[in-house]
This record gives sequence, structure tokens and C-alpha cells, in this order.
Amino acid sequence: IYLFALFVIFQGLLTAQNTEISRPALIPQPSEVKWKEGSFLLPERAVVCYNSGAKKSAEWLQKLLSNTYVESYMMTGSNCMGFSMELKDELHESLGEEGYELKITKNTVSFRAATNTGLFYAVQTFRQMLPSEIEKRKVSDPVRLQQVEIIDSPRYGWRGSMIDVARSFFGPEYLKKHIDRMAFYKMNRLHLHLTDDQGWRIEMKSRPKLTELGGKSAVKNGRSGYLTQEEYKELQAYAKARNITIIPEIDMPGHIYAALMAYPELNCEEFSNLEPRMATPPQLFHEYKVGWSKLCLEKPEIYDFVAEIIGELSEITTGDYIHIGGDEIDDERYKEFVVKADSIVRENGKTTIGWEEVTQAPVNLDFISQRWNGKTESVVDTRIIESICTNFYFDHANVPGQENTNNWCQERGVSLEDAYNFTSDNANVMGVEAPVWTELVTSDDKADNRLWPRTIATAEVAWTAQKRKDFANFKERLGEHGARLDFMDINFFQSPDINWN
Ligand code: TNX
Repeated sequence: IYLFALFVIFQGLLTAQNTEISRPALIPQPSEVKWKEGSFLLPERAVVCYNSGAKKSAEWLQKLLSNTYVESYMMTGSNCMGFSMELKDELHESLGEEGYELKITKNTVSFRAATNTGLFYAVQTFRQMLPSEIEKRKVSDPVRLQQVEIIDSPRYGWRGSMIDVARSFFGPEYLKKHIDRMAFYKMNRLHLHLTDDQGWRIEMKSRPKLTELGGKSAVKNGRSGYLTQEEYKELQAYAKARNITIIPEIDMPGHIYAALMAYPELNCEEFSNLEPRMATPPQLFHEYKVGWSKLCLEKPEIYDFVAEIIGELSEITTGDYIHIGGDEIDDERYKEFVVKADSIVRENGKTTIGWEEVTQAPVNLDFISQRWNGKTESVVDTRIIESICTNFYFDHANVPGQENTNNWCQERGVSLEDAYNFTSDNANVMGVEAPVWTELVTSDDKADNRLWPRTIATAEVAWTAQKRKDFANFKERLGEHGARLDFMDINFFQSPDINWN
């Protein structure tokens, strides 16, 4: 009998050893995580069952499982053994639009949410529990996961990233990769700064010269190009499938030389206000210089241009927002312009966004302003997207002295910790968004380096409740994501204060 008892204990030890699995590093930190005793062994064959409406989420899960040895079969129904996806309206009350529950027991993994967005995020959390190799190749070794119960929903509804595709062009291929990476970290807004002095990146059928000319230029050493309307539509659909809304920005009335060059009548004085060597005929502009061009605000015709562009852009934009720029301009008619442009956007059924300067104008109350230096004296209380440059301008150095970076906002740059530690108790804040301006970011590798891992810090700022945030703990979890970022082919900045695994 002693022998038998010993045997049982020994067996127990063995299984305990077998099931000893490290807890996965989850980013962004969920609202509630309860780890349980025991594990779940990923089976060789499994059903993915889903209830009505949850099919597309079940397909995301199946796609994920196809990178493991699991052979999965789709089935409709609920509470099956194996994997189950449940869409349930009543969960709206506790989980909101984007929240989810993820529960792993001995034999089941269940995903529940009120929307497919919530289910998609549950799948992303589950993905972080699987070995990082799945990002690149099929995993054939047995996978054992610790049992757990997660209940999660985001702090903010606006979890954004911005790429300036005007100074240097980043096309559909890079943008799709970026969308995939953002979605993995539960971000949901991709703002494209589509126009500026150095380029015009979206085809406008009513004004073909914008891209015929403006599509050919870029900042020095940067790439030129533009999105056709087809590409733009396809990109939006790709983003939407991953719960990301594209926010198109046409920067007006300043930062607009690319349009003045194509349609000189939009400028005031026959280009005598421009550098003489560029005046006749108007030349492409490749310099790094801001705040020198503008639409001629005395000419009523510029509003025909604005109405045409915003009208056409609204027609091809599936999201609810149009960003009108509005930054860095000094003109006595500026406020009038902002009010008019806002009403044009609203006539087209969209919500207007502008850089913080727009709040000098008495704009409509649904206006959203994007805060970048916090110096504007506002006359209106708008909803706010926080992009304050000290924390979120990722064209700034990762560490002091990094080459090809800006430092006008903060000499030492914008560290991972600066991004992570952003906090606000302003009730108007809808969320955060981190811009990468690209005067000095002229390749995919440089963009990766500026965006990652700071975008991951942004994702946690946007998703995780303030009281659940902890930078020391974030750094540990981020270190655990190193291998995964490599498998995802992200040329991320190897922050020296992270213990990358
Ligand atoms: C400011 S802040 C800009 C951009 C520049 C960037 C360079 C704001 C709305 N505009 O035009 O590219 O600085 O860091």
C-alpha cells in the first residue's frame, strides 16, 4: 500500500511537472484575469462551434488554429466540447461594444461577446496564449494552456495610430501589415495623413491633377505614389474586417502646396509668395519645411474645391469621420474657413476632426479635435483625441540622439515610458492616437522602428484602465513579446531597458 501511495504521489508530481506552463504575457492588460489550476491541451481534432451571427469570428479562430496542429471543423450550435463562439446581445450591458469573455477549462475554450468585434478581440487574446512561432509557421509540438477566465473591455473607444503618407508614401502593402499588427494589439483607428506640401496621396476623379502631379513628389529621399480609389476602398475593407476604421485626412487650408501646384488658381498671388525658383511653372516640393503654403482664403472658389474634395472623399469613405487638418496656419480668415469646412463635412454625413488649432473657431459641437501641443486657446469644448507630442509623436527619437528623428517637441525624444505614462482625467477625451510624421522616415524599416514598440505602449494606454497599468510589469510582458514581434517580421526598436526574450 505504501508503494502504491508513493506511485500515486510520483504520478502526481509528473503530471504537475507536465502541466507546469508559464503564464502568457497579455498586452494590453485585460480588465480581469483569473488563472485557474489545471491546463487545457490543444487537441489534435476539434470543433469550432458558433451561434447565429458569430460565423466570421469562428473563421478568425479557425484561421488561427490552422497555424497549429489542430484540425478544426466548423459547426453551428452552442456549448460544444472544444471551441465555442457565442454572440449574445444581452452581454452588451456588461461587456459593451468591444468587450469579451474568454474562458479556458479542461476541455473547452469559450469566447463570448455582444458583438463580433468583441469576439475578434477574444481571439487576439487567445492568440497571445499560443506559442509565438504560430506567427510564422505551423506549430506541431503539443500546446498546453493554463486554465483561465478573462473578462475584458477597453477604457477608450479611440485607439489610434497615424501615418503621414504624404511626406513619404507608404502604400497598401505596408499599410495592410500595419493594420494586422494594430489589430493584434486591439487598436481600432488608422489615421492617414494623405496630403501635404510634398504630396497628394488619394486619387480624386474630379481633380485628376492632384495625383498626376502631387503623386509624383515626396520629401527628399522619400517615396512618392498615391492610392487609387480602388486601393483605398480595398484598404478600408481590409481594415474593417479587422475592426479598424480608416480616418482620411486632407490637410487644409495650410500644408497644401501639392494642390496649389496642381491647381494654381487656389493660390493667392500667382506663386509670387512661393520661392521664386518654384514659381513658373510650379515645381514639385521636396523640402522639409512646414507652415508656408495655404489656400487663398479670400477667393470664394476655394470653397468649391473644398466641397468637391470632401464630397468625393466622403463618398468613398466607409468610416464616419473626415479629418480636415487645420494645423499650423496664421490667417485672419482661418476661423471662417474651419467653420465652413466643418459644415461641408457635416453636409456629407460625416463627423469632422481637426488638429487642435481648429478649436479657436466656433465649430459645431460634434467636432473632434486632436490635441498635439496643448497651446490652443479654445472657444469650444469639443471631444478630444490625445496625441500630445511629448508622449505620442513617434517621429521623435526612441532614445536621445537617435538619427533621422525630430526633437522640436522634446529634446530627448519620446521614450517608451513617455508613451506608456500618458494619462488624462479630461472627460472629453475619447482616446489616444500616436502619429508618425515622415519627413525623416523614408523606408518601411524606419517606420517599423519608430512605430514599434511604442505603438504597443499606446495600445495599453488606450485599452487598459489606469489602475491596472504598471510600467515595470508592462516592460516584462513586452520582453515576452520580443520573439513574437520577430516572427511577425517587425523591425522594432530594441529598447535597451527591455529584457527582450
Ligand atoms: C508638426 S503637429 C506637424 C507636421 C510635421 C511634424 C514634424 C502637426 C499637426 N503638424 O506637419 O510633420 O510637426 O514633427
